[in-house]
Amino acid sequence: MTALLTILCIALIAIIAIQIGKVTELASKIRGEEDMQEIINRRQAGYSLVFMVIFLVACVISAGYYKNYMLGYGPHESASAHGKSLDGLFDTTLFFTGIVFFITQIGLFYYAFKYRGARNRKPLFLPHDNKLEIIWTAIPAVVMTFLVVGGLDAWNEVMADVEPGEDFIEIEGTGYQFAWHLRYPGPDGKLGARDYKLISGSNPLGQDWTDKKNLDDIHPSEVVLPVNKKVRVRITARDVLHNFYLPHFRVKMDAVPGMPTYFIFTPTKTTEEYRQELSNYPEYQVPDPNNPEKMLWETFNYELACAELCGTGHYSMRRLVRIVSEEEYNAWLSQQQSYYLSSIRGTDEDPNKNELLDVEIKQRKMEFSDAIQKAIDATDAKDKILRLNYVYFESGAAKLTELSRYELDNLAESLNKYPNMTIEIGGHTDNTGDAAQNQTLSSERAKAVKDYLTGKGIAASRLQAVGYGQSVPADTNDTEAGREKNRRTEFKILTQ
Ligand SMILES: [Cu+2]
Repeated sequence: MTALLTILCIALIAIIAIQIGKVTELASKIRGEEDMQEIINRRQAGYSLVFMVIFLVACVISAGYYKNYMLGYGPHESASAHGKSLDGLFDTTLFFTGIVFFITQIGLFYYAFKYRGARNRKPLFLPHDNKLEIIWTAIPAVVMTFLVVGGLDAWNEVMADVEPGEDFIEIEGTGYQFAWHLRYPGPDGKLGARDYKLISGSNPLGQDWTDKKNLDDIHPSEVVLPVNKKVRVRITARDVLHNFYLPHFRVKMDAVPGMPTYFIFTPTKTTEEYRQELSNYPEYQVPDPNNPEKMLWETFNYELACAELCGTGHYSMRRLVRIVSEEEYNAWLSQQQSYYLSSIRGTDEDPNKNELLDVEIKQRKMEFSDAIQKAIDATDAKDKILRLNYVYFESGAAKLTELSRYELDNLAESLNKYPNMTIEIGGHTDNTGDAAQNQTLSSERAKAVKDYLTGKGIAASRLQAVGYGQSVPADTNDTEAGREKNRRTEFKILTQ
């Protein structure tokens, strides 16, 4: 209906214009051509001035009306430290081009008015003027220089690499069709080496597991970063060109296969703070169409997008970005599992199978001291018995494996810490084989543990070694898992 009315209006206006034309033609015949032309010229010149005023006023009003759609205004304020200077560049450019725009528009219409066709007026031919050439070359050159210098300044802020010793977090984003694979450095703060030749189903980034820096690296599913901390994002691609774009932080960089790129930024507003700011704008005070129970500002999230048209699934590369307080970040980080420890450790791909990692040594130490503390505090006799989880013997023999020493060192340390503690070391086997032989083996194994501890300077009088053979199973002997539980070395706290 509206469309029909619009078409009708346009048609009517066209008819009116044609009719006015016809009337003017007739009038000019009556009055004489030249007089009439003079009147028309004056009128047209006046119209153009009116048009100019309306047009320029409309420009100013619409700029004010749509201000909140511009970067850096209203709900589009940047959330990074350098974002303001980048948005400021747009303002500066708009300011200078705005001045030029007004001067040229006014000049254009004014000259059209002033030099309208008139009787007796002779045209001035101005083929060349050096002064004018200089003016309109020099002014844009000076303005451009300022704009470019300002732009370079902002660019350097984003691209200036971190100084050695500076406090920053480095994360990595690898684009592939069609997602981002994220990597965080883990507690050591360093990302490990990668080699594309190592990429496989279980090693999507081609991390080199012999590089210790890789062992604690995390592969999180969302970007979480602490507020007010410098972040360096290392950007790589696995197949085609992608682009790591964080619009709210005004950073964007191509992800190029075979050539790591980076940018640096410092988030200055947490997601929660940004939501609170958005809650002040009416356009965000409406229910979220995807979640009508909440307002649009409540469901706002920063996001990571791929800004390169990298293929049909391009849109699905969107990832949420959460900016949180330092405490929340640390809490989140401590929940994240190292990819190596959760997916590679102990598998055929693990080149470190035969050694214990620092993190494991530390973790087992903590585990052990927690357990022994609990046993000391316990009153129930059965809670005074502890299993030495990481003490193993060579198959069918009483020779401790190389890696058993870590657990035994923890035990020796505890015995030194509690000088009055005496313990009974108990050896246990499963029920496979000959019971008498199992009895002997378990005694020898308990003895081997005792010998190790005395070798560490613990008085033999504090240690009793007892072999229980298969007589005290901890679990069923009918399954392999149960038998494994039964083959064990324990110690009982006798006095403490
Ligand atoms: Cu992409």
